[in-house]
Amino acid sequence: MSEQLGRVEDLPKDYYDGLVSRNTLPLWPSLRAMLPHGMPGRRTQPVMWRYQDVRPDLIKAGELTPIEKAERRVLVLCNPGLGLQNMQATASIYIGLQLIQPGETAPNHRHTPSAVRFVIEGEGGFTVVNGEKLPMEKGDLILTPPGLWHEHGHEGRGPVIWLDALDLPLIYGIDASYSTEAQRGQPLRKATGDCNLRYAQGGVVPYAALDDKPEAFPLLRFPWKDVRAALQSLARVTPAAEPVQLAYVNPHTGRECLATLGFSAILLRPGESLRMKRRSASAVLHVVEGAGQAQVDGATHDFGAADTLALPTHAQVTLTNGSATGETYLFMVDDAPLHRKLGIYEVFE
Ligand code: GTQ
Repeated sequence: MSEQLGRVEDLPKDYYDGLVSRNTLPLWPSLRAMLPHGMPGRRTQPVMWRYQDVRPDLIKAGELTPIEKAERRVLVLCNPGLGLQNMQATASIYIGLQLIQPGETAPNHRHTPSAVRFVIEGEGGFTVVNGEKLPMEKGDLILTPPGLWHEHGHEGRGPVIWLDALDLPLIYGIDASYSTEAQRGQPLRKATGDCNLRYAQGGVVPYAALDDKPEAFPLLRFPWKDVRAALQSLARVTPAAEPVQLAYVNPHTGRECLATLGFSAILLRPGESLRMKRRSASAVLHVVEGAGQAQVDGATHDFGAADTLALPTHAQVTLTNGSATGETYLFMVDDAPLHRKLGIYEVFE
């Protein structure tokens, strides 16, 4: 292994300029940057977006820009390490906060990126996916998988705000991102919350689906009240120092519900400080309830309700509940499913 590789400056200028003019470059001056030793050279910064900072700007966006002029009224959480204009929270994960006001409609469309919504505040919001009306209550996770028609509406009062997570940086990065606008809203083909009636209980699935090929995305809405209760059950049987963490899965496969992005919920017990296993995937943490600290590669970030934090790949993360008496609940988006499919998923001891 050579110690010091040749630099651009070591080459005759006319030779180098000739390479550039023919759309070529020498590898060796960039080899170490492209393939660093031991660990990726991470551009993603561990950035915190505080809800109390973003929310007023989002409400203001509702006054400045009518929904017809926005289609999706979203402020995007951009990681400065990746260039703000690239709209990446991490290299693969897009995060936006979307506002819809009473009576507004975010029109029907579909696209190649996968998307999910995680509801932050407000009542009366809904998303229609694949002809099924899905109520949006605080903490609910709603999937809008690639290619499925989806539109949002609001039948309640006051603002409804949710977090959007998409694999847009990945799909855009491979020149595969595009959308199709519908001429009209979807006719409702299924009962409201149909999937939650068919998959009302973990461990059992509609019998016919064993023989009929189950649809690829049988469960589109994961109600927070169920996930929260399941976390509390898991906490009762989880030894101290082990994470109380649940993965959102497809009930038929038992595996992640989307191809690229993974979703999980974490309960931090009163007074708990949890050292997470370092791993190859990047992630975004969102605070559902409670407050505390996240230590990321040695730097401490205080978090409160509805704050959002980007976690770079390979980061060493310790999560601490700020309360000695109450629980803290976190929602996590990561790109572990993508890493697993690519055969590059690693967990370090
Ligand atoms: O609600 O369909 O944040 O298409 C970005 C793109 C939300 C959406 C985003 C989208 C949507």
